[in-house]
Amino acid sequence: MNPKTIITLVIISLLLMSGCSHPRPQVNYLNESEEEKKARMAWWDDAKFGMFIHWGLYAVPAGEYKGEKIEGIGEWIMNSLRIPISEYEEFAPQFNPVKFDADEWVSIAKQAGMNYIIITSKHHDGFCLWDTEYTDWNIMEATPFRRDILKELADACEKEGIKLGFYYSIMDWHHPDAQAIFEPEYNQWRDSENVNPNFPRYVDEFMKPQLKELLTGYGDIGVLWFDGEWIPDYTSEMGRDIYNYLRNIKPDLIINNRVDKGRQGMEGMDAEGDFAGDFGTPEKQIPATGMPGLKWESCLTMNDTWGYKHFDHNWKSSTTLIRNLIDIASKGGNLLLNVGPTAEGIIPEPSVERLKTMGEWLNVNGESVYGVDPSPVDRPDWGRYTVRDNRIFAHVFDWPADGKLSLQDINGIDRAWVLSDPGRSSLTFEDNGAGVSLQLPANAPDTVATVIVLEKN
Ligand code: H79
Repeated sequence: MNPKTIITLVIISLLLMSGCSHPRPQVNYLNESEEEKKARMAWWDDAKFGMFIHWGLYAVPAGEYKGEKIEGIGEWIMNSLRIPISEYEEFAPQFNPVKFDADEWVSIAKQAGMNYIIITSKHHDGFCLWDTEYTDWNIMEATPFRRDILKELADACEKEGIKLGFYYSIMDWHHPDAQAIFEPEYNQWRDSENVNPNFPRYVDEFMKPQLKELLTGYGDIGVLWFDGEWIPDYTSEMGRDIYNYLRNIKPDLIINNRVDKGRQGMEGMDAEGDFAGDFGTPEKQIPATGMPGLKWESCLTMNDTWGYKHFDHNWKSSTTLIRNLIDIASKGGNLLLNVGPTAEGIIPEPSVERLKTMGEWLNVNGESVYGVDPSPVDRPDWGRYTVRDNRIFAHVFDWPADGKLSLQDINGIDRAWVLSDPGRSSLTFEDNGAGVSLQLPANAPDTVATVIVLEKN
């Protein structure tokens, strides 16, 4: 070949190679059809029950700093006690959770009957639980632990068939481009109207690449769960852009509504309008009724805090928690139930006990919770209903003294039995057109919730 031909060939191959690296055209996922969304969210809809994990440096003070105990939630201690960034940073060298065992956490979730886990990759304090390239304020570089917590959890989840998702705070009390500019040494949330002029740079050069790391280095991520979207720096336009950016990286990703600005306070559902986000996020509360056509997930704490507080002993009973799950399923939502591990890496024992009890109940009665549709009729005063195929499940919380259960507006039932009864002994009932009157055994087989199966042919 003469030199001219070689040069021409080199130029042609260079052109071809550069063609290969052209980015794919971006798809606008904000225009997705209802059917597409339904298919994408099918696993999440059926899953019903997930574990929320709030874990970070705030587990070190555990709600108490310099002799002062905070009243509010543990992960907000930096803000509540006005701890300057430089002082807060001193928690990092003290964070060495040598008892952390990802397999054990996943097994606790699995035995509780949970189908997915959402963990704080970065909470409001900006501290990152993974090996991120974009800040040293992370587990590998700022702590003696030097283990990628998210990677270990991702591997454990994959082994057990549990879906993993990441919580990510948009508000960041540590990143200089996201700080409240009028008081940089504190950098915290005080209903500010003031915006940081560098915030758009934080979104483009920090948030987006970090989110890409989370979506590409940790296996099959099911959900991104945003929070801290209420700061005035963050706009709806940014939110819609982020939503599309993420779905273009991972088309089947599910993203909560806090990616945009539509959320109405702690009630968690969007205001009227065209907002990005796949599901509403009621926080520390359960909607009063179902909301046909809307997807939502209540996130609840077992005591009063999300991040570990050593003196919060205000635990809900396992009965309350099981009934909360049933209530949520009967209204068409999911339950994301929180644990706040200690700075040693231990899920507190009261949480483990309650999860175990929930798992035992679900082991027997799971068919009446997973994959169900919401109640077809108004909530009865004795409990809740869920539906699956040709079965209605009546969850009885308050067992009638005379053994007679009145099921208003339920008709056309052909068989009834107690779900936990392996022999499926038939219960007798009368159908009077306006409802069913069911004769129950004298005593409740399960005082937490006994499930009666009402089957149609
Ligand atoms: O991560 C946990 C908490 O740290 C976090 N969300 C859960 C999942 C949380 N962030 N804030 N709060 C809890 C309470 C703060 C609420 C307020 Fe607001 C922020 C009051 C005013 C601004 C939210 C947005 C309610 C009204 C506007």
